[in-house]
Amino acid sequence: NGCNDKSRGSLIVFEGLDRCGKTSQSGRLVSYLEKKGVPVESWRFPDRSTSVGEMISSYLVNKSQLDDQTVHLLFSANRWEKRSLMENKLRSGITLVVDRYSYSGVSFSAAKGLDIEWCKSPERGLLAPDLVVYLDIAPEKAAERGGYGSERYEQLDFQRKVAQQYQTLRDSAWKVIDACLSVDSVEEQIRESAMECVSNCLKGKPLFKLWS
Ligand code: 2DT
Repeated sequence: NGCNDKSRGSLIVFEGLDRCGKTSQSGRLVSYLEKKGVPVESWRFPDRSTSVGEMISSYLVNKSQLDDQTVHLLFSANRWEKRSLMENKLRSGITLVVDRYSYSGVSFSAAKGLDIEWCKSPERGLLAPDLVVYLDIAPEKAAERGGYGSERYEQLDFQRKVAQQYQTLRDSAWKVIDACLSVDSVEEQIRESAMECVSNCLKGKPLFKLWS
């Protein structure tokens, strides 16, 4: 079809409760896309490698205390500090598969009782994902999967609140997948949505901003 200079990589985000299978399914998707010859990178938020990320990490392992607003803004800053790099990668044709993004940012903070619009504000203007794979699992089921770790937030009561908040953020980019189906069947559904998404972005689908 000739070349199209608006052709770009896709921003594919994985979201869901702790232990829903995000990390393993996003890894599987990256391998699959590589095999298909799609240029792809695996990303995650929080990105604990930056100095902002280190502050977040020490908060998550309970080594430091920060108030809810402060940590919310740090998570957001951690995405902002990566925004231009993400855009450059996408424009150069690289697809980014990202484990957690602004939906985690808003859901976890709103679950603590912060106002949802306040939570969304600092996220406005970040890149909007082309596809959000939401791995849907009941909090009780997720808890049964080998139990939670020792980080902050890994508790059933809190995960229930997070699940409720996620529901208010659903939009047309979301593909909700039942995370209790077999690993292979979940993987198959993700592949299908991802390939369609990659193809639309190759054809020049515009890059949008989040919640603007
Ligand atoms: P991981 O276990 O996936 O490393 O996440 N979180 C994450 C937030 O509260 N706000 C955010 O913006 C993001 C990206 C979810 C660590 C924990 O951090 C939470 C779980």
